[in-house]
Amino acid sequence: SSVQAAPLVLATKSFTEQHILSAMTALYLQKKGFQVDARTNIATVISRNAMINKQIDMTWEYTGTSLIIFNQIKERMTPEQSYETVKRLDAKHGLIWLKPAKMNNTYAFAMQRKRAEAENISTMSQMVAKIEQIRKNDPKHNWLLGLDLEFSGRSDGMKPLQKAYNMELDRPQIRQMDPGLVYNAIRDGFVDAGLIYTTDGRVKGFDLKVLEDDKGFFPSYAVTPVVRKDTLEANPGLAEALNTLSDQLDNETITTLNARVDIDHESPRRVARDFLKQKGLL
Ligand code: PBE
Repeated sequence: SSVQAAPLVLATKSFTEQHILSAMTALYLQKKGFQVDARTNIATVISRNAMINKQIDMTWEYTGTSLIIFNQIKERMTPEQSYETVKRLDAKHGLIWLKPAKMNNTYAFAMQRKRAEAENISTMSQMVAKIEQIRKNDPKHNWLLGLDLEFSGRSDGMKPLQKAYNMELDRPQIRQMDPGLVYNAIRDGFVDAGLIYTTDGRVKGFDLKVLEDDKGFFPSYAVTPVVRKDTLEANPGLAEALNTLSDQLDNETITTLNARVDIDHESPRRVARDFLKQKGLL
């Protein structure tokens, strides 16, 4: 694996967990003798297409994302069935799903804890009822929702969510922003509720109340190394190295790493390096 025509191209998305995975993967694969070209801040759909076009060799993708967006599967299934389904369907495109991490970084809506308790909102349905009540009785108030940049257009996102919860929004109630800014917007009261990723360190760090998805709208999202088949064939040892990394990751571990970046303000690279050293992998 030390003689390579071109570096392996890794694409990751634009939020903390993916920045850490990018650094961790680059450091570990380099240690194993691979060259890595790590490209960050790539949108989900862009990296999928680039993989199919052979411009990218590998990503860390989430099971539910492929299930719903790339494979248009609408039925809900167990995490294991989701994984088996995307593994089977994506193989037809030459994309190999390696070992999934034992984690679920799903979407949820969250509010300031005090505010949620004061208004008696602990589920999505209760938030929707509140929005409806304001819509009918209090036309001057505008319940604001903070969203990341992808959610509005995703098929596991805003439109089907509104349908599932019968959520009507008839005033400009959406505030779209960089995914990492949603947490601050909730904490600081710029929005009434916002879309969060459940393994983000700021959920606990900012004392946010995660609303229960009581209609079971969101699937499970286990992060998994996904690599092109021809890349795997040309690089013996690559699958094993990536599986070694995913074996180390679970919800608690990844949430703690995420918090070191967003709460303790350490760099993703520093956090990734410390983690690998602590596991005896670097
Ligand atoms: N996420 C949350 C996923 C979907 C759920 C942002 C981690 C993603 O596709 O990036």
